[in-house]
Amino acid sequence: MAEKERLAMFCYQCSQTVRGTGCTVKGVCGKVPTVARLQDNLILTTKGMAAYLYHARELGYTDPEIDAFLERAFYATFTNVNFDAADLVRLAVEAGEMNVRTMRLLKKAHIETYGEPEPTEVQTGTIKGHGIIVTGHGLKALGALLEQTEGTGINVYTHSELLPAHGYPGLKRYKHLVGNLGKAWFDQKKLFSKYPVAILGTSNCVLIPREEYRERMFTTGPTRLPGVRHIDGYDYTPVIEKAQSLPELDEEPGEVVLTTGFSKSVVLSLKDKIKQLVEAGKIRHFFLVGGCDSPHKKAGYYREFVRLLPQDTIVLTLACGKFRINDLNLGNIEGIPRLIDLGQCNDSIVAIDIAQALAELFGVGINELPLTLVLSWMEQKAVAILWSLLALGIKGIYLGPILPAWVNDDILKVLRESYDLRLIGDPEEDIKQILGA
Ligand code: FSO
Repeated sequence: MAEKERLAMFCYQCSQTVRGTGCTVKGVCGKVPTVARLQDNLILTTKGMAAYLYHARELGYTDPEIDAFLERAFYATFTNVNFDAADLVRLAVEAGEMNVRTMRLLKKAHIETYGEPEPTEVQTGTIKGHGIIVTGHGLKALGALLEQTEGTGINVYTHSELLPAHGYPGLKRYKHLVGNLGKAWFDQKKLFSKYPVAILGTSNCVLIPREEYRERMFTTGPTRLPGVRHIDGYDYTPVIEKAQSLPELDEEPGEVVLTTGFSKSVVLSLKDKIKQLVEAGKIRHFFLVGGCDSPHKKAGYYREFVRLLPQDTIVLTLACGKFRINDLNLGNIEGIPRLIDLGQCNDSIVAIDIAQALAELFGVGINELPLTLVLSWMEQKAVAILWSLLALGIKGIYLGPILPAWVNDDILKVLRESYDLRLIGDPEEDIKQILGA
């Protein structure tokens, strides 16, 4: 069925059925109908889950229940099968629950393959020698590349969501995994132009390359780019040969040293100390600040927000949104770091487990904890994580810098009334509101 007919049939906004030239992609009333938006939401959520599942499967971890749900959820986005807005919301919540299960599966895959992360300092400059920059989320591809480059004199650098790889014992043991270059995914054109090394893209968030580095870029796994050589499987010989044919990088110390690798076990090993500091009034509040970053100009909010937080607060962070804040020196509260990097976006499961463990420790519900989530949004996997948080009953989440594209006034009303979802505003005002100061 043509898109405009589908929208006309689903148009609950104007209660009219308009066909033909009267109905545009936006609907006759200028709005995309709620049911179509809820279907879009489900498509986006299943896309996010599929990405996490892919990386779990490539490490040998699968779950038939998740596969069965994906099939059902994806079918529900089809035309002429589910016209029920309430059921599509119910399915979104179920998708959130299934995404918790998916992130847990991927975490298990990562830990059982590479060990549980440990706090690790990561350099942000270059050292003399040939180099390869690896971008994306794919730990398996990075692990294989590290194994194949050992002893070749090539230095391997991570970019963006591969920064947390430095915390995994099975990866950090490679001495030629020497640092992280750049920040979130959207700096890659500038970054890859700047460093004349080979580049390997392992997952989503690769951009169409500039001509100047196209021939030294490679993709692997699900990633493909026009005019860029794709490596099937995990034999990265062409990447290694390319790196060796390119000039050596010079020694150039980075401006900051980043720390990543705070696992659930590491954070929970500090729980008695954390409890004592909370009870003594030395830790007033915890924040989770992170998510999928975008080049939106309002995204500067997140750095300002963290910069303005009082000294008696702790910030947990994850995903590429962390690059807004992870160079800030927030110090510590009696040995507990004030900035704790939990890992990739899929490591939201670590944040969830920590929040649940803290709630148990304090004998309260998760919403009674002195914890506020301040998330940055981009229309990709973030949606799967948002529904996971909502499915767990977490309320009062701050979201920005823009609303999800599938939200309209009706959906926003439901999200506000049921989950107290809030939009970011002015950082100072938001902090006052959260801390009641
Ligand atoms: Fe960021 Fe990209 Fe990982 Fe997202 S690098 S934006 S959809 O992949 O989730 O944090």
